[in-house]
Amino acid sequence: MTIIEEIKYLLLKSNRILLLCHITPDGDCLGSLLALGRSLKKLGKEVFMYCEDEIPSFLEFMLETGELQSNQAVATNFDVAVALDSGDSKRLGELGLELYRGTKKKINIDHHASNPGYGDLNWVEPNKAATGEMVLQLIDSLGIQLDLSLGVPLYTAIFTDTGGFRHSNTTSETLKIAARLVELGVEPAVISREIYEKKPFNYFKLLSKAFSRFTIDGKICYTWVKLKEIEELGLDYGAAEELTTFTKMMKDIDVAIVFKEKEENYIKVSLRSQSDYNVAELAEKFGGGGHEKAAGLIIKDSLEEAIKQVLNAAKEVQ
Ligand SMILES: [Mn+2]
Repeated sequence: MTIIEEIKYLLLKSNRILLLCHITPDGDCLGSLLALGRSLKKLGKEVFMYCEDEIPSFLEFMLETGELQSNQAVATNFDVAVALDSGDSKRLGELGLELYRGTKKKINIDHHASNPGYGDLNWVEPNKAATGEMVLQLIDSLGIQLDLSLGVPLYTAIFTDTGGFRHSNTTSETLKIAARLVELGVEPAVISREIYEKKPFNYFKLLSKAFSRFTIDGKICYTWVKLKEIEELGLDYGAAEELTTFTKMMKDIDVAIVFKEKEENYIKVSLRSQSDYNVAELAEKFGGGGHEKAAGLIIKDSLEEAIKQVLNAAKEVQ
């Protein structure tokens, strides 16, 4: 039996099913969560969808009210728990991990090469552009007919994880899947506008601060944002997430690095490679992980210290 079949049979014989997103949710984990959750509901399953962190506003268009579990009143006693797009079990969040560990049967569906296989059934395919591609395969194998309620989140998952079909993970398979979803009625321009073109005024003020700090160090371009700046502009933390996309647009660089102060002495570092440089290797030096071209890590120290440590380590990797 293939791993997809094993997962399929486990889901089919389960009734109460918990689906989990990762912290700082993105389009792939939320899209995968909604598509799989709505599919399982069609099969008459009792589905609980949980995401520990708040959903960033640019992804809200996918959600129906009350669809996600609230942090305050999470149900328990699930037959099976499914972690989606989470390269590490810690990415499920504190309560998320507790719920996952407390469930008898654990499924892990992900496309991060660094995923250690923390479930009972682990389906990890690093060559997939998005976890959403895998979820679509699973939905097909469950024999569920696609409709727009599944098509929109699946398209969003793939669209966002490929950076709008621009990253190196965009394969012919990815585009075939996208075409299938467009034939179903998904409108690329509408989703693109939801994701990339509904930014508040202050988002640009934050970007301009970060752009003014662009620093070139050899083949590395880096910048940073401070928690205070995000707060003063009335933005949520997710606003800083896209900074990496802009930083890697710089000509003649190998690596783009963005340091984001999430809390005091808690710095989220995003890494993007534009060359053979393997940023996952750099991330792993600090207990982080990800893909060769896109990875991340966390430093529990000051912003200044984080910049110093990561830049020093960056020069050792090649
Ligand atoms: Mn993903």
